Order: sequence, then structure tokens, then C-alpha cells
Amino acid sequence: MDRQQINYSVYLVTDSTAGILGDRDLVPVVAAAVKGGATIVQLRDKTSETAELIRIAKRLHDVTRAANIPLLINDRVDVALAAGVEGVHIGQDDIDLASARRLLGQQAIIGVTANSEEEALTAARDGADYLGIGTVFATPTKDNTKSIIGTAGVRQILIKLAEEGLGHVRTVCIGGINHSNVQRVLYQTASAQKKLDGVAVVSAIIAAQDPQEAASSLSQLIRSPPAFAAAFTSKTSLNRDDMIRAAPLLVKRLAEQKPLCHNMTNLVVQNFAANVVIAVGASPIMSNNGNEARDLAQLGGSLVVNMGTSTPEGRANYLQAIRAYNAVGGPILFDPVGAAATQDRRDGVRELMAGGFFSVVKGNEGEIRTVAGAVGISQRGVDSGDAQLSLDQRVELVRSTAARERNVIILSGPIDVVSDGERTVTIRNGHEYLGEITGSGCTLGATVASLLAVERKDAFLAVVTAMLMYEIAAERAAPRPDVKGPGTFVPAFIDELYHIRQESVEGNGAWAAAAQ
Ligand code: 3NM
Ligand code: MG
Repeated sequence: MDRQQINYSVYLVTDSTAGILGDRDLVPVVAAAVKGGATIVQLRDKTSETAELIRIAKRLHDVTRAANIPLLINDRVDVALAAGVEGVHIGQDDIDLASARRLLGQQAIIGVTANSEEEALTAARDGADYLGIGTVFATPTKDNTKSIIGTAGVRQILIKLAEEGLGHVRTVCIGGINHSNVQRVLYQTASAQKKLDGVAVVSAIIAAQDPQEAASSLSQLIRSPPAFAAAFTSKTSLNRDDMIRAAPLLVKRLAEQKPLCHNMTNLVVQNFAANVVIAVGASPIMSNNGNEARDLAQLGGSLVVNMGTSTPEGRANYLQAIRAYNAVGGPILFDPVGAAATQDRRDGVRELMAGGFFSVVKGNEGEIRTVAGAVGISQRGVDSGDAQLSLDQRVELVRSTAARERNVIILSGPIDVVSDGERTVTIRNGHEYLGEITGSGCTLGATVASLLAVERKDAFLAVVTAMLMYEIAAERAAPRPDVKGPGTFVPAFIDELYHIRQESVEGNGAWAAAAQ
């Protein structure tokens, strides 16, 4: 077996702890998984006696040899030698890499677990064939995991390997990977510098009713990009002026298509948000019930997840809806209202970000700093205490967070900063009355989501269009003679959103010239 040609894409780890195997025998389960498309197998058994381990290894080896894929043994070089398999996988507390290599020889495949940049670089320099990077997400399959590093942590390790000239080392990630998140994990960990060669799973295959089907569907998912990726990978090359010209056309398309904009939002803004969604040309449904999200996601619209009313049940509902929209590629805007205010909200942000992909995250400075810091890895500009960031720092925060998440980030304020990691623009429109009413941030989110529903090729264009429409409407409303203050501003603002929509439908895009 040529070590350079190993296919790491569907890496099966056969841990049978935590009762996931039930009363089934491991060997036929693995045989089914291999038939379904597992490309490499690791026997991980922390409990059996040595003689029994060798017996299992030999039986598994018959299965993997017939399929011409490698079998590795976790930790036990002696068992690997006795059974004559292709190699071992070693953890940080196991035998060292140099000794394993000396005992097994140059042809053996040796993989190493890496939890940090330092562990990854050391193992790569010392000649590991591949790295098992994790723990990505918390998992019941392994209770002594060190730290949860999320997709952002994996991505950071991959970039570091490439920067240090170690990009040739093969990589998989492990921990909580399953059918519902594998495409997102591969998408969000990838950068121009380096991407994963595959994912390692235990329960997604071993605990499945039908391990062959589980492996085969996982393999299929790994080979295709997630449904939501098109809005970020087929980016147009529009610059800021192009986008200002394109904005009225997109508003017109919104009015013509009138997509569903599903809002899971807080108690305060339900009515205002629904009115704004109607005014901009979409069709609102205000439902915080996760059970109906699957049906709603089929209708081709977008979702707002607004954390403003934070409860544990709320979070479970959000996660249900996020999975439903991710599965069909429906765009999601995440509004982490008050993200930094309480520990519960910080936990909520972390849990939701680990639970799905958000096309757009919108927040003020404190909220975006919390989002940027939520993944347990250090990020410059976020950790710098309570001081207000300068405009340059905000631009860098937004750009680097968008690049890391591979989505669009909006940092709203007197000067809004928007980035998709490659393109970054500032917008200076708006009016101070927006700061004097409740729900202006939330309804901006609903406006952005409405436009995301009809622009599936370029999320950044949808976001810039929504922000211009929203803030220029505020500028037009505030000086109207009927507006005496924030109270009378609200209805005038809804009027002006409606007028901008109508002008756009009539082919009059002059409003966008007010963009600053
Ligand atoms: N190693 P599942 S996590 C064996 O982080 C193992 O190094 C991990 O199981 C690490 O796919 C893990 O069921 C268990 O989440 C992965
Ligand atoms: Mg180990």
C-alpha cells in the first residue's frame, strides 16, 4: 500500500465504549462500513486483553485487506506488529513517534493526535504521516477530551502547518462529526492555504442502525459542498460602486419574488419586524417553534435567529431550525443580541455557532467581539480588554472573523463595517433616530435576511443592498415634516422602506445614490 496514496476521506475509528455497538459484533459492523465507503479503519479498543486485541485486529485486517484499505491500531505498536497491519495511531500520552517509527519501520502509516498548533507542528516535523486534529465538538464517545477547538481551531492549525512548510502532512479532524455537520466542518475549516483530507468518526457509523448506509451517505456528503456554500464560493467581483448600482435591481427582485422570511426573534420586536419585512417586499412568519422549522425551510426563504429573548428552550428551538435551514441551504442571519451581557448568552453564542452555519452574523462591537472570541481560540483585537476599538481595529475584527467563519460579518454602528473576508466595505448612512427606538438592529437583521433569500450567489451583495435600503430609508424619513421625534419616525421609516421598494420596482434606482 503506497503511503502517499492513502484515502483519508472517510476515516472510521472503531471505539465500542459508551455502548454504541450494542450486542453486535464489531467485525461485521466494520465490514458493512467498508462496503459503504469507509476508506481507512482504526481499531481503538481501550479495554480488551492483548491476545483478544490481536485476534480482533487480524479479523478486521481480513476485511480491510480485501478492500485494499489500511488498518491502523490505536496506541498499541505491539498489537500492530503481531497482527501485521499497516500502522498505528498514537495519542499525546502514548508511545512517542520516533520509537513507534523505529519499531514499525519506514513503510508503516503513523498518525498522531493533535489538539493545538504546537502538537501539530511537532508531530508533523517528527514525520507523522497524518494528524488527527480535535476535539472539534464535545462528544459523548470520549470523556477525557482535552479541549474543544471547534472548526476555527482546526482551521488555525491547518494554516499554521502550511505557513511552516508542513502542508504535505495529511489531516483529518475528529470529535462529534456526523452527517448533519460534516459538510459545514469541511467548508469552515478550509482555507486557501490548506484543507482537511477527511473526517474521523466513531458513532456516526458504529452507532448507526445500518453502518453500510451510514458510511455511504457520509462519503457522499464529503464529496459534495454544502448547499449554503454557493453564496460564498461563487462570489461576483462586484466592487462597492457596482454594488450600489446593483442594489435597486436586487430590491426589485425581492418585491417580485416575495420570499418567506422566517423570524425567530425576541418578544419586543415581533410586530415591528413583521412590518419591516412586509415593507421591504418579503413575506414574514414569526415562529419560534423549532418543530415547524423543517416544513418552513422547504419553502425557499430565509431565517433570522435573534437571541434577544434568551431561554434554554429557545436555544433548542434555534438549533432545530438552524439544522433544517442548513440542510436545504436556506440562508440564516444570526443576531446575537446582548451576546456579552451574561454568561448564559455567551454560552448560547458558543453553542449556536458550534451547531450550524450562519450566512451572516450581525451585531454591535461588543456582540461581534463576543462572536469572534466564542470559539476558544485567541484572536487579535478581541482580547484587548474593554476599550472601544478604532475603525481600523473594527475593520480587522470583521474581516478576520468573516474569513474564519467563511461567511459575512456586519458590525453595525455610526460607521457600519461589512466583510466577507475578502471584500470589506464601510457604510456611513443612517440616522440617529435609529438609536432612539427599540428594534432597529433586529429589523435591520430581518431586512438583510429578506434580501439573502433572493440573492443566492453573492451573500455580500445582499447584505450591502439591505444596509443601504434600510439606512437610506431612515435618512429619508427623519427630516419629513410629519416626523417630530422617534415616535413619529417609526411609521415614517416604514413608509420610506415601502417607497424605496416601489421606486425600485418601477425601475427608479436613484435612491441608492445616497450611499455613503
Ligand atoms: N478521539 P465521535 S474525540 C477517539 O479529540 C476520539 O482526539 C478524539 O467519537 C480526540 O465520532 C474521539 O463519536 C471520539 O464523536 C470521537
Ligand atoms: Mg490514545
